[in-house]
Amino acid sequence: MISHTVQTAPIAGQKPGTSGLRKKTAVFREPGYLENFVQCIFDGTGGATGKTYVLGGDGRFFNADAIDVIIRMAAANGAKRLIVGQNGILSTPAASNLIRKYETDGGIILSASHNPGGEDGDFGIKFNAANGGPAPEKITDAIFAKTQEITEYRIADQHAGDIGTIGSFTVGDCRVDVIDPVDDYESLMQKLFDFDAISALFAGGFRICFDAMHAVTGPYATRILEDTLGAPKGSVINAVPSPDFGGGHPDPNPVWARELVAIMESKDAPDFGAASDGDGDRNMIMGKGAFVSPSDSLALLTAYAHLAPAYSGELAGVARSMPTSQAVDLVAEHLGIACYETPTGWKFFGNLLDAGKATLCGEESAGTGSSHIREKDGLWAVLLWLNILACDGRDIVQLRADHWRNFGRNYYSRHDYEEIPTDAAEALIGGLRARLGDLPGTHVAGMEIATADDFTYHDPIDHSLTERQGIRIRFTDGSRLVMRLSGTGTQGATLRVYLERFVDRSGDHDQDVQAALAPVIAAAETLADITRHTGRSRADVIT
Ligand code: VG1
Ligand code: CO
Repeated sequence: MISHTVQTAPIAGQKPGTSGLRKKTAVFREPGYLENFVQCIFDGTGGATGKTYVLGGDGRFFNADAIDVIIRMAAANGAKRLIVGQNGILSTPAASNLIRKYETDGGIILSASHNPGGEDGDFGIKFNAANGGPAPEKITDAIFAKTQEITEYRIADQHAGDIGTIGSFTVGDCRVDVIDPVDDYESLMQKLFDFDAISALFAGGFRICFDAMHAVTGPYATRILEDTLGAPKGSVINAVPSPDFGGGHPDPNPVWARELVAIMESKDAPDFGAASDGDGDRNMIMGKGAFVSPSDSLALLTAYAHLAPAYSGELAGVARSMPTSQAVDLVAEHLGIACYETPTGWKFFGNLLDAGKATLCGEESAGTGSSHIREKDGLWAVLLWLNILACDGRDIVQLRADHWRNFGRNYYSRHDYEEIPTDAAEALIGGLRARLGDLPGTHVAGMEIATADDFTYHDPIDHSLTERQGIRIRFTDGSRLVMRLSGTGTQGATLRVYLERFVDRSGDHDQDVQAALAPVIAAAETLADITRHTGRSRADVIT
C-alpha cells in the first residue's frame, strides 16, 4: 500500500458534545477537518495498529466520501480489519450491535442524528468504544486533547474499494468486509422479542404506520416490520434514506413528524404510529389520536417489559436522564428496583449497563434502550411496544390511561429556544445559577421552591464526577423545572426548558398538557427572564 503522511495543524473547536462532533457539513468538508479528527480518534485511543473497527453512517450528504477517507486512514494507521455497512449505511444501534457481536475495538459512526442533513445541513462523527457505547468523557477528552496538538495525519493513496457490493477487499494489509446493514440487527431483535406474537397481531388486522423520515431506519423497518412480521406493504412511510432527509429535520417529535401526526389523527388512523430519527436511535410513539410522551413511554415499557421474552425475568434496574420525567421512578419503586438519574446523553448509561445495574434506560428526547446494546434504539422500542400490545390485548391509549390511574400522571413538555446568541444563553443560565442558593423557600407562580441546584453526577461505577449538567428546580407540590443548553447544535445556542407537573391517581389526567403545565411555564419565565434574554416571547419548538 502506498500511503503518505500529511502535515497539518490543530483546528479549533473539535470538541465532541453530547453525542460526538457535530458541525455544518461545509466545515467538515474543509481541507483536513475530517482527517484531523479521525487521526485524533486513533491517537487518543492508543493508535489503530492491529485493531478492528465498525464503520458506517446514516447516509446523509458526505457520508460516502467520509467513509472513503476513514477507510484509507484506518489502513494507513495499521488497522487490521474494518466492518462496513453496505453503501456506508449503518444505524447507530446496528453499529453498536456489530461492535459487540464481532468483539471489535470500537466503531466510527457518521451522523448528526436529528440535525438536518445536506450540503447546507449538518454532519457529525462519533467514536464508540469496545463495549459498543458512545465513548465516555475520559476518551472524548483524550481525543479533544489530541486535536489541539496534532501535527500530521496518515492516509493511503489508494481509494477504497466498492462499498456498494457485499464482500471483501483490502487496502494494503487492512481487510474491509462490506456487510448487509440489517442482517445482524434483525437476528438480535428476533432473539429479544416474540416475533410469532407480533406476526399474529398483524395477521389479525392490527395496523401500524412507521415514519422513517427519509432516514436510516427505512431499510431496517421495511425488512423487519413488513417483510418478516407481515405488516401490510406501505406500513413504513418515507422509507428510502435520502442525503438531505427529504429536506426535513429527521427529529421524531410532533413538530417535525407532522405527517405521521396527521395520519394518526385522521378518521381512519392505524392502531399504532411510530417515527425514528436520522440515525435510528430514537423513537416517537403514538396511539390513535394520541402522542405518548417519551417519558411516559419509558415508564410503560418498564411496567410491561416482562411480556417480552428477553425481559421476562426481573429487571436489574432502570436509568433515566435527569431532565426526563419522574414517571419511571414511580414504576421502579413499585417494582422494587433501582432507578438511576444521569446527565443528558447516552454515554452516561454505559457504565450502569456494563455493570448490570440497569436493564432499561431512557431520555425525554425519545431515546429508549436496554442492555441488549449500548446505544438507544428506535426500532427496538417499537418492537417492544408491539410485543407488549400483542400479549396484553389492550390498545395503547387504554393501557396508558390505566397506567395514569394506577400511578398518577407526570404532565411533561420541553420548550426549545433555538439558535439564540451564545452570550445571551450563557447570561441566562449564569444568572440563574448565581441565585440558586437563595431560591429554596421562596414562592413563584403560586408554588413554593423546595430545592434548587445545578446537577452534578457522581458515576456510581467509576466514581467520575460530571458537573454543571443542568439547573434543576423542584417545587413542594412535586413539580419540576429544568434548564440546560443543548450540546448537539451547530449554530448559536439552544436553550432547553423542561417542564413537569405531577397529578396524582385521583386527579384529572385528561387536561391539555400546556394548560396543565401553566404554573411551571410561568415560573420558568419569572425565574430566568427568558423573554428578556432571548428576545422571544415564545419557544421555537414545543414538544
Ligand atoms: C440531544 C438530546 C439528548 C440526546 C442527544 C443525542 O442532546 O437532548 O437526550 O442524547 O441529543 O441524541 P442535547 O445536548 O442537544 O440536548 V441523537 O439521537 O441526536 O444522537
Ligand atoms: Co439519533
